[in-house]
Amino acid sequence: MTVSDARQDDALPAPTMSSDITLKIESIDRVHRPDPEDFKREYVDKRRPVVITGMMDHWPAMERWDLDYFRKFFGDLDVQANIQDLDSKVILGQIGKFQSMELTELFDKIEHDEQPNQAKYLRAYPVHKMLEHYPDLEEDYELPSLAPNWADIRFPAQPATPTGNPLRALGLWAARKLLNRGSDKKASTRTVSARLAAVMFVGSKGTITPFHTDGMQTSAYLCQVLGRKRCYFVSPDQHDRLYPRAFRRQFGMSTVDYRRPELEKHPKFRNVVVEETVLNPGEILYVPNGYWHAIESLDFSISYSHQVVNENNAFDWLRCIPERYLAEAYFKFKGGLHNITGAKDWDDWK
Ligand SMILES: O=C(O)CCC(=O)C(=O)O
Ligand SMILES: [Fe+2]
Repeated sequence: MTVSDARQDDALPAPTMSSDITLKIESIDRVHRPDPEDFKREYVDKRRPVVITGMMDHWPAMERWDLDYFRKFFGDLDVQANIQDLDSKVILGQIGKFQSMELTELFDKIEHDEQPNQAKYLRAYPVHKMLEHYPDLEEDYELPSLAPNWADIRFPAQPATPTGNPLRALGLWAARKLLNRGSDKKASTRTVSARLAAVMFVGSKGTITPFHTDGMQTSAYLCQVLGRKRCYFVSPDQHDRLYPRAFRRQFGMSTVDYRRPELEKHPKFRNVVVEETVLNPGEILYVPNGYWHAIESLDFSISYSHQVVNENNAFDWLRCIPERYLAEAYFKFKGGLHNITGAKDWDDWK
């Protein structure tokens, strides 16, 4: 596995991260078509993010996906468009407002209504909803066969490493039962696997997804089809420096605005060490479970993100289930969490 050198691209805009903290530019490894065993040993087991190159070149999505293609097949989907006010606080759930509209209306706004300090985002829209509309979308992408994914029907959910811990063994068994039937039958959209599996991101230049960890302790492959994205990372051991909201394990949301932090209110943020990279079209970002990340688009962008559960995080995934119901009740009560994704509401997203 060759790990390539830092980038030499002067054309990139300057990072937007606050200058009060330590920022390690281009500190994320890039690996070209890694061998699955090396990938597992170096990144999955060590829980390190990495950019994978050369594994999307043959995807039909690379040729097909653009606003017109999505408009043609998904134009009448009801979505929650995130109209982001880039001058407001950069905190998940607080950045801009959500407006209910048909996808085609959002695309018209993206194309014809450019405004300074505003970005428009269809964020984390569930791909199973798109597949109900147009099942052939599935032909456009293919997941990297790198780490086994129990949320993906193609991989039989077998733990490779025996565990001496009976509780863990029971947890892994239960997670396997819930997630994957280990067959190559097409997953029905009603199965846990299909619902967990994938989300789509389509947005104008400048969109931001502020610091968070992915829900239910899943890992992710963020597959970049169009445009570039700047990605910031904070390792899980530094979580207190990001001042997470309640239910951090289930879905971590930082309450610090990383562009303009209030250091009197969040003094520990000063000590945070942030790693940075830029994801280009045709590249896949692997985000380990529990790893904090914030993502900004540098261009008009389309990305497809696939969630991963396997023996490394299945036990954590299972332990999040009770907390998920608590968090759901809490955020519904506060009237909020639907304001995170492009789906109509929490129930539509699940
Ligand atoms: O691209 C984005 O805006 C966010 C992506 C992300 O957080 C993910 O794939 O987990
Ligand atoms: Fe994420």
